[in-house]
Amino acid sequence: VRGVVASDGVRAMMESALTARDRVGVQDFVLLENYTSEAAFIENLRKRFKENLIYTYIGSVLVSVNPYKDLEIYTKNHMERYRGVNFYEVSPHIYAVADNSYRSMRTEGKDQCILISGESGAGKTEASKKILQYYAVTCPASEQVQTVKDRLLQSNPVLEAFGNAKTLRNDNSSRFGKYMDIQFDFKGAPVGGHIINYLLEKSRVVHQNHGERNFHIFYQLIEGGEEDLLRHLGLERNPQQYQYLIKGNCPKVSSINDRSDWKVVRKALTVIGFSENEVEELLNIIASVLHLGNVQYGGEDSHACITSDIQIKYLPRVTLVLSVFACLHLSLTFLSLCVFHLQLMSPLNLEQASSARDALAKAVYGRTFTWLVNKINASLTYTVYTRTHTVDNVFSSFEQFCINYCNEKLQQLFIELTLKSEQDEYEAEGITWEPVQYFNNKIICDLVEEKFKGIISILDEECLRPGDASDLTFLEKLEDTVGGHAHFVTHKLADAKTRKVMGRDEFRLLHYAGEVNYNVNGFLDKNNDLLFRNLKEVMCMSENKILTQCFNREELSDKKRPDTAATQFKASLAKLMEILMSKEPSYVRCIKPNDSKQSGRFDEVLIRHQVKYLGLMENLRVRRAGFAYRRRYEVFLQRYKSLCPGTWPNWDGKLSDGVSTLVKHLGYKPEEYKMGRSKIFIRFPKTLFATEDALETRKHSLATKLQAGWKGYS
Ligand code: AOV
Repeated sequence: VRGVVASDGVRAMMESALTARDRVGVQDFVLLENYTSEAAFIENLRKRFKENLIYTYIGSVLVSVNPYKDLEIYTKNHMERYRGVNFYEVSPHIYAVADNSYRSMRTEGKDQCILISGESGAGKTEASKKILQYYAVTCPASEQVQTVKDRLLQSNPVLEAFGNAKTLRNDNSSRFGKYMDIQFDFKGAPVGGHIINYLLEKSRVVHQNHGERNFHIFYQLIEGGEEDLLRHLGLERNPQQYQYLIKGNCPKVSSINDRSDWKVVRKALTVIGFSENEVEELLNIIASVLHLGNVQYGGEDSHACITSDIQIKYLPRVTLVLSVFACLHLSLTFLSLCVFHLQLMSPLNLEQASSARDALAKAVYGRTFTWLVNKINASLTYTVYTRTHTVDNVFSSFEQFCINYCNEKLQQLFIELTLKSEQDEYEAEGITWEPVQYFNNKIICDLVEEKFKGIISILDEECLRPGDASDLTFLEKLEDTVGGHAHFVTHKLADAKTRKVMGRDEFRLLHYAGEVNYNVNGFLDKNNDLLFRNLKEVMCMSENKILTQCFNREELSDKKRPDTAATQFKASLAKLMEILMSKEPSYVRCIKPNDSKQSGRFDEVLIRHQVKYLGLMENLRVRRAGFAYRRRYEVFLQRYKSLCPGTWPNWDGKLSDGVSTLVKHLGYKPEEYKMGRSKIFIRFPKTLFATEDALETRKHSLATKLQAGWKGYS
């Protein structure tokens, strides 16, 4: 047996390190010779992808390419392999990031965060789940901690059921931003968690684009709900019956089994600690949203009414939750106004009535989702990951504007922190810092968020202005106020070439990651996010315990206008940035290899675009500006000491003297490296590669000798 192992080993060694590098590329982009070349970057990514090596580092940043197939790299054995090991001793892996973050927390006592970004379908959700699983398996646990672990793991299917949906880009796309916090006790056991959600895409409740679906929970309930339950909720087992489910004409998705997912979600709700009553009330709300969608209007254009068959069939179903039939009926067809202390009822026209109904459905679903997240939080009592969508050229609406603004902020934080950590390390090691040129995207953040002059302020202003304010007047005001800004263009302001690809109702932002056109349609409405007062009043009367928590009277008596959606989002982002600044970040950058969800396909154009907007080249430049490679003296010496008679087999003196002796023997020139306090810094990869090759050659000749010796014995 030993003989076989030895000869296998020999074969592997005979493939010199250089040919292996040719085949699978480098496992850290900082080791690319031509580090400023995007082509070299992508070529390295391609080589590794072909070999199923989906993970590569840029220093401590992990780049991950979605394989779109199950790889055998997430077993318990793999988890064990990454436990307590140094980043560079094993091949790049999400577990290494998770473990490293966990260990820094334990040894340095610093809060950690792991930021996962990438476009829709790039693998963020999967990455976050792998991190959670890693902690669940590898962290110590008592019985009480086991409950927290279970709840943490089970919160995922519930959040996904209510917050994820099938889109064109991802069959299981998260339609909300999520920040999750896990608390560990002094023994390193997870004892609690907290989730913050950002900007659920509420409009999906009432409308879906072709080929897309509403949130999973609706289909799960209809397909998987028990007979009794459906009867009780008055639901038919056919999604096509419901107006809110048929807009995308896509009730079934081949990769999704709604029926079995229902069972998982139903069980998870219990594990998280939802009572039977709470589940019933939650499902009542979900069903009532579907019934509400079927409340269609008839009558004349100017005066909408609810036809009598619908009054009989669907309204009572809605009121199952509300228990205030008449009020709801009225509120869905009339607007009550208070003019000089007089209560007036004004009929809604068809369009107004439909949008009142949709606003109610969105508000009910959105607030219930927030309630759900809070409820999960209450059941959990902190590693951290946050997730976000990135620049997306397809749906460039108000929501996308907010999401891209969020990415702009995260990029700013990323560059700032990367630069800062490089500077800190140089300082700690006593090495002079060499300034790096980089693109500071603060200018774009300011364009969006600056007080008075920023896009959000201008939008808010239009939302508050009585009279003829509309999406188009908003656009005009933008032109007047920020028209001269280098990162802002409209049809009117554009050059002839750009004008061809822009609508008159669009503005374009030049994000750090690329250009995006935003259609202003719906900006005012979505930012206002208004629900007629009388509909709110009706909801306050509801006997459903969840809704009484979602809609309360205080909101009605509050004379102050509620903050607009964009302003609320801006405030929660500022809070998020504050949280992130206080922690030590790790980064996972996810890349989607193709648009057809296929394994093995490497679409270069698509990937180049992502490399650009994830700021990976910029990141590499900052990381490589000074030195490509750095290692602690003891690690460096341990690895290469056999190459120098002076350090082999053991070095007894000061570590730095040992490394000095070693590299002088290897012929390093003074300009190729620097000696810090605890680390050696090597400027170019080629120096390191030469040393690695020398090591391989030595091992090879040693192994050949060994094998010759062994043959001699037999
Ligand atoms: P996302 O979170 O980045 O999109 P997901 O994590 O949902 O993307 O990944 C999309 C799909 O890609 C998953 O459902 C898997 O089928 C597959 N996938 C991703 N990562 C892996 C992996 N490591 N191994 C195998 N398959 C994977 V969005 O939520 O749309 O922004 O909103």
